[in-house]
Amino acid sequence: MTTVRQLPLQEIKELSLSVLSRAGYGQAHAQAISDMLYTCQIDDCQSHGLFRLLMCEQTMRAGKIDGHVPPHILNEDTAIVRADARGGMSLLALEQALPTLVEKTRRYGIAAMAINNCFHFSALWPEVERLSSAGLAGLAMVPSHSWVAPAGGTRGSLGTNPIAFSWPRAGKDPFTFDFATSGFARGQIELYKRAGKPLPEGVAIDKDGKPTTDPQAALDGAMLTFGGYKGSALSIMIELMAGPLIDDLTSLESMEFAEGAGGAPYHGEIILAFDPQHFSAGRTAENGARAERLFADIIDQGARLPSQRRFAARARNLQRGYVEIPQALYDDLTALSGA
Ligand code: NDP
Ligand code: PYC
Repeated sequence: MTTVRQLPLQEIKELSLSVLSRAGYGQAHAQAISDMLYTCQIDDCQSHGLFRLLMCEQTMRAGKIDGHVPPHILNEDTAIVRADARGGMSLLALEQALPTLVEKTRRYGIAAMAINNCFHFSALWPEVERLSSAGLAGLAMVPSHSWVAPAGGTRGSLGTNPIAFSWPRAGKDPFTFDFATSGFARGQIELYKRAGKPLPEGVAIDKDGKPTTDPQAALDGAMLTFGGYKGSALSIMIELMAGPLIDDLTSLESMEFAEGAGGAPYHGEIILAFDPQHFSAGRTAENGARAERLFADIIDQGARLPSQRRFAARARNLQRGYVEIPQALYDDLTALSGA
């Protein structure tokens, strides 16, 4: 049984900032990372909330990241915005370039942002929800490290490669999904290991290619894609779109770059944005209502929309003023903060 600690909301960022600055991140990067971790933690996203501070600290210890470098945003007269993170964490580049992506999408109807040369550890839903909160539809993808075997394969070639989408809804939380194309995210396997729990069947194979439910054997072996060959193809698409297309690394190359040092993967990210006003020719509200009819039909059956658990967790945590995290994680983070 995991012992849980109630952490007051205002302590989430305090804890993050002290761990990050002690690890060696400069103020701007530490702030951007802490903002993301707060956003994820208040929605009870345990695998990509405060837990990810361990990865941020390890990334700094691995010695390849620049914790102080300012990103360089390239805003040319096209529908593409390029954000060069220049060997820093992705989030400061994202924060600085996102307003340009929104502005270009409103101008052209469709626009893309490529974040290059970044270390990346975070959930994607906060990124696409920044677009849906501006009335745009957004799609984001990143590779990671080659931990995941392709369908029919026996060793890691692909990343855990998340894909996230968000659709704006008038007066309501957006329709958003965000998931790894592996059966489990790597972070989820690490959480099972910390909790001493076996994995479900079908998530991983060991280093001899045999199915395993042991988290350590899964970490040493290979993870599997969700949905067999379908998840595998989707994952390959993400490698291509967020790798060679945008002039950045695949998960295989990111793994080579790390040279076994551990920490966050180093690669690029692609975010696509769409402005319904440009596609709907004056019928945006009518088309929004048609989307609502679809959502209602789904909910009426007793099914739930993705992100509903998250929105409910946010409302609950904001109302009670604290989040719950494992005591062991709190102890590890407090030690890293030097308190
Ligand atoms: P999950 O399997 O936990 O959830 C995936 C999505 O499915 C969520 O939007 C979730 O909504 C929704 N969902 C879950 N159950 C249902 C249901 N019964 N009906 C409808 N929708 C449902 O995600 P993963 O573990 O695959 O990924 C977790 C996070 O890890 C993601 O945020 C991802 O971006 C991140 N990640 C980041 C990586 C990186 O390289 N940076 C790599 C891999 C993952 P809800 O939240 O409401 O349950
Ligand atoms: O959970 O798979 C994962 C992951 C990889 C990089 C950051 N999170």
